[in-house]
Formats: sequence, structure tokens, C-alpha cells
Amino acid sequence: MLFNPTRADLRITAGLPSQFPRDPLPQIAFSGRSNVGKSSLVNSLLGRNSLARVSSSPGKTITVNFYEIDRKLFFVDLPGYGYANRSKESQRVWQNLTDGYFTRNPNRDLLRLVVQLIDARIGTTKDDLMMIDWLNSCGVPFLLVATKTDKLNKTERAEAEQTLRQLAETVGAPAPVFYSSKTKEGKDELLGRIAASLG
Ligand SMILES: Nc1nc2c(ncn2[C@@H]2O[C@H](COP(=O)(O)OP(=O)(O)O)[C@@H](O)[C@H]2O)c(=O)[nH]1
Ligand SMILES: [Mg+2]
Repeated sequence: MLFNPTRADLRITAGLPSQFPRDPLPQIAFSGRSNVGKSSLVNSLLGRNSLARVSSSPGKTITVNFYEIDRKLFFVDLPGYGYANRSKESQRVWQNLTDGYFTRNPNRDLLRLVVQLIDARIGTTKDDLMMIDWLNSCGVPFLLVATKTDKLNKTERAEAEQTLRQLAETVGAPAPVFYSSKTKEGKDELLGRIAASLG
């Protein structure tokens, strides 16, 4: 399916699974640790500077944000995970909402792809692996995307490529995409993979 990524609007900021939209449009979800560069990636895919907020204090609000793209699909910005000083209560809210997205989403069958972000500089964290395990156990198709590749030197880049390719193979995901919101590396490739997942 072809779509114009610049025709995008924030449709709803959902704090509860009951607020998820019911429109029968395919969904592409974005998942990753807080601060992995998710908002920046969504903005750069949409050619916007600030549609998805790039936060200075990460993880303040726990919401699932639905962006309607070209009236054809939703980009779904899932709440970030993995910061150290999260309270028990906010951990519970995160769990309920994220779990709700995969298990109580009225349009769960319209979820085409989860774009799972990994910070290229930090590498795969324990939380990333838990998320990947969970996506696997839910049977959701997902794609690994390394973010912030502009921060890597040549050696680090080669290492990151090797590690991530290996991980993708191990977990049965397709070849990873390497992305930089700064240089736009990987933008066309990721848009192409998303379009392909829509059939
Ligand atoms: N160098 C570089 N920095 C990035 C990139 N993407 C995000 N960042 C920075 O990483 C921080 C977190 O980004 P943000 O998009 O808010 O992450 P989120 O919490 O996952 O939504 C911000 O300071 C961004 O400017 C990138 O591709 N390259
Ligand atoms: Mg964000």
C-alpha cells in the first residue's frame, strides 16, 4: 500500500485501552526504551519537526499515541520502557497500557508490524530482549531498527551491524534497518518496509 507520510495528524493520545480508535485501518506500532529516539524517528518518517514530541524529560506521561497517516493507516507510538527510577505505580500503568495494546486492542488483527527500536550506541538491553520475547510470544511480526547510527564510528558501526543481524536471525526477524533521524539514513528503507507490510 502506498501512502503519503507527510499527511499525518495526531488522532488520539490514549491513556486507557478503551480509548484506542476503532477505525478499521491497518496499524504500524513503534516500540522501544524511553530515549531510544522513537519520537525523533516518527517525526523524521513523517517529515515533521515536532508532531511526535521529542521529550527532554522522558517518560513523564504514559500514553499510546495514534497518528493517522493519509487516512490510510495509523502509526502507533507505544510508551517507552526501561528507565531506572520508575515507580511501581507507573510500571503498572505502563504494563496495563502496553499489554492492553496487544491483547485488548479492538483492531489487534489490523496490527501489521511492530518497529522495535534499539539504540545502536547502547545495544540491546535486558528490557529490549524481554520486549522482543513478548512480541515473539504474541506472534506479532516485528522489525528491529537501530537508532542514532550517526553517533557510531566505523568500528562501532561494524560491531552494531554484526550484533543486530545475529539477534534478528536468532529471533526470526527480518534483516535489521539502520536509522538516523539526524542524517535520514534508513528513512526510505524503513518507509519501504512499512509499505510492504501493509500489502
Ligand atoms: N544523534 C542523534 N540523536 C538522536 C537521534 N534520534 C534521537 N536523538 C536524541 O535522543 C534523545 C531522545 O530522543 P526522543 O526522540 O525524544 O526519544 P524517545 O524518548 O524514544 O521518544 C533526544 O535528545 C534526541 O535529540 C538520532 O538519530 N541521532
Ligand atoms: Mg518520545
